[in-house]
Amino acid sequence: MADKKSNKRIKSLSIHRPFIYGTTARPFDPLRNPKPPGIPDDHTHSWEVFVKGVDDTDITYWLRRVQFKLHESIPNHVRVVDAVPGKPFSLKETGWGEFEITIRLYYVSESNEKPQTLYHHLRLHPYGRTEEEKEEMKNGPDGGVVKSWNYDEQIFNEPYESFYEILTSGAMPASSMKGGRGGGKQKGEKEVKMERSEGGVLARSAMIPLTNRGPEYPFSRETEQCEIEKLKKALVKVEEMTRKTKEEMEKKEKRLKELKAEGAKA
Ligand code: SLL
Repeated sequence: MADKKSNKRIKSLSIHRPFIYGTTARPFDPLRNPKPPGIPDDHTHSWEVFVKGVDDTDITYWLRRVQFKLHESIPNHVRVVDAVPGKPFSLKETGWGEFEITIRLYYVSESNEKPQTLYHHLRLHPYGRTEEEKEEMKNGPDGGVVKSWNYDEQIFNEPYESFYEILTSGAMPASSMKGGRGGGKQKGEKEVKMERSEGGVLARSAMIPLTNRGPEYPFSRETEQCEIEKLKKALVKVEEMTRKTKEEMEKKEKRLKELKAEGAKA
């Protein structure tokens, strides 16, 4: 039997675990996505909403249940998905309209954390900041698949000691995953080999992959770097625009003064 852990919080410690949530939608199409029998005529898309680990790593050691609240027009619109170790929390549906999904996260009992809520807009139609971005989504390599995915980090502030151990005790061997979450290396158990995902992410870590490995794995240090570069460029542009606007303003103020002086003379 495992040692009984004291249940003190670890003061001034904060630990995070990356995760992804979002939706993927596909229009019905006789070739690429045929409509299964029995689906109502007005349904135009199949879609999936999910919460999962970065690089598909397991997150069920900290998340035990996800409740998805869908639009009231959908039968049985409050759905609960319980953890299956190593698998994403996912729900598949069909429909015709976009709406906001309420995603409630329930943490493992050892965490003593209250559930938290996320909101996510289900997107069925190509979207983007520009027409090109929309076009890319419509006709890009994914051809009509509309992804709306978010990277996020779950922060646990001052976690309980026993939960901290669960969070950090390394990858579980495949055999022990079946029985539930487990809590790392137990007394008398052999050293667990740390396993890495294909992208190099170590299970039960806060790592994200170094490089981007295609549309299914868009969240990596590389993507982050690209975003930073984009932001830097945007900042330079904004600074340049601010400078020009200031110049214009100064010119106009000068002209105003001149006009006032002329007016006073007259
Ligand atoms: C809209 N405000 O008008 C949104 C509502 C509701 C979507 C969208 C029903 C699916 C079913 C469905 O797709 N509802 O009947 O199972 O766009």
